[in-house]
Amino acid sequence: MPGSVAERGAFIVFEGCDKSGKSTQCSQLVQRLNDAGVKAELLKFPDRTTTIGKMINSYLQQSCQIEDHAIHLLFTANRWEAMPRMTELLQSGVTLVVDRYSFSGVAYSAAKPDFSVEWCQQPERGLLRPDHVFYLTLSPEVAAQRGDYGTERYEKKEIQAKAAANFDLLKDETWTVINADKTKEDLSTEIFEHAMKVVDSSKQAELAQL
Ligand code: DGP
Ligand code: NA
Ligand code: NA
Repeated sequence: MPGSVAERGAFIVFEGCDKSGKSTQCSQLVQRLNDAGVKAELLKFPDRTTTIGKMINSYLQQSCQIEDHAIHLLFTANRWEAMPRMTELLQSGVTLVVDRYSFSGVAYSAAKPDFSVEWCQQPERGLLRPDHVFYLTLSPEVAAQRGDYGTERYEKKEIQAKAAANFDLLKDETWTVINADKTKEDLSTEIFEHAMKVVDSSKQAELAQL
């Protein structure tokens, strides 16, 4: 059809602290979207499979030290290297459901001493801007019930609390804050219903940048 514009996919991000159930909700959303006939793919940052991602993985598993600014830039580079493929998928009509993105980058790095939110945001500028962010929060009581943190680098109470405070600073009108204390099923239904609206409203919208 001359003059018709292909409908693009929506760019949906999940953010939240460790143990918030993000990864489960991301896979469930992709499943539900596919079942509803919406082409959707799951992506995750950090993507530990690339050359840069392998360095990040070693850092998180504490098998190597990387200077704080340098690791911040590696996490960012790991997102930049995914931009060509993400743009192509979105333009071809595939909805992307992404487990963590730039906001984790800023929230976790700015939790370190002497790191400002502003400094951390700078290298993120120009990355694709999500159409919507689902921010999963957990009450400290429920977080405690979910057991101990793992052994990765940031899996400590103080760092998680600082990251949560930073997420609160970063949220804007494109974010929905979701209390993740609920059951997985209730949560997944609520998120799916909202996501379908995002898919619809993103179809004709221009892709924007951070
Ligand atoms: P995950 O694989 O989702 O458990 O994330 C690994 C950990 O790395 C988690 O504690 C959050 C943190 N993280 C994710 N993205 C970034 C980032 O861009 N920068 C920093 N500093 N930390 C990040
Ligand atoms: Na983790
Ligand atoms: Na996860």
